[in-house]
Amino acid sequence: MGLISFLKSKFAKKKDEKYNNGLEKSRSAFSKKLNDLGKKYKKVNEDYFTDLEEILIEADVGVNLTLQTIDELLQRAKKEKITELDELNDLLIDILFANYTDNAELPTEIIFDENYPTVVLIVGVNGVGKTTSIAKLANRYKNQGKKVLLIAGDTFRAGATEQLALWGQRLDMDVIVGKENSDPSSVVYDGVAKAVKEKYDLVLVDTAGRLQNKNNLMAELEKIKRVIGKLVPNGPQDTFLILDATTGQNGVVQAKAFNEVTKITGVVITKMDGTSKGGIILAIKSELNIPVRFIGLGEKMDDLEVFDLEKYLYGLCIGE
Ligand SMILES: Nc1nc2c(ncn2[C@@H]2O[C@H](COP(=O)(O)OP(=O)(O)O)[C@@H](O)[C@H]2O)c(=O)[nH]1
Ligand SMILES: [Mg+2]
Repeated sequence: MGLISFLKSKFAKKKDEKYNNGLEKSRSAFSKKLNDLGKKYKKVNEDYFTDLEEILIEADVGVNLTLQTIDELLQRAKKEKITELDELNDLLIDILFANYTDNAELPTEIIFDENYPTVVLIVGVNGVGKTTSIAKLANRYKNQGKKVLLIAGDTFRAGATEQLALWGQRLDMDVIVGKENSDPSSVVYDGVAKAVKEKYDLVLVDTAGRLQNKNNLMAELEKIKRVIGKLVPNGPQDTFLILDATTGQNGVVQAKAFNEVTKITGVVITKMDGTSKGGIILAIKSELNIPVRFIGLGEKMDDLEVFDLEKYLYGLCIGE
């Protein structure tokens, strides 16, 4: 059984509204175009593959992964003597799925340290949704009974601290802030020291997203990490890069740049609800081999979901 049929039967009774609603724009672009192809071509031929290539690139799957996927699809279609379009689409999704997982168990949820607070550094350029994602993650883990502390490490932008403080109020959660333009690593030190002393489970650290000067950013992030490492062995346990799905392939460029500056352990893709470029998730994994841990599907506190490849592909291709 191909993956599409499998997903259809798996989600027939239990549809995931969040994924399906959040991926509506991506789906209407991607699966509608696939359907149109089905009407245009009765049987599989070479032109079909050219059109398909275009659809994948428009969905922001990325050029490399698109070419690799089409190549594999052509070979397997030939070998398995597939001429029906339905079967071919099924095979396409199988290939995308297999390439993403690559037979590995990929992490999603934050894994908690037993003896120390788990510190997660949040990085990414301005406006991608760092602060909002912190609030969403805080809300998620607070609801799971964790004691959560927020640290406003973005001391450069006026308003950044206030924004996090406001989320802290809404979430009824402690927020550590420093003075404007103070050294972010000193704010981080104070916050993490408090977290260790008062036995917090999770510390989420907001940072300024200045990619203009890579050397400065690298030095700053290294300093923040060093400070955390002094108080928490293995800390920060995670560094999440936040990427805005609406920027498409630019997200891949940002991910590469940040990955050169600091070790990224996971990606959070925001604003999936506002884009038809849902293929970005596949591109990030294929280009950088960094797993997508969470996706943002709206502006509200509970609009964050653990990334689930099956739900994602179902939302992208079927949805109803
Ligand atoms: N639709 C939508 N908007 C989002 C999402 N995540 C963040 N935003 C919006 O993006 C804007 C920038 O977010 P912010 O957290 O301030 O970005 P930061 O500069 O990286 O901290 C805000 O208006 C957020 O409400 C999402 O998943 N979906
Ligand atoms: Mg911010």
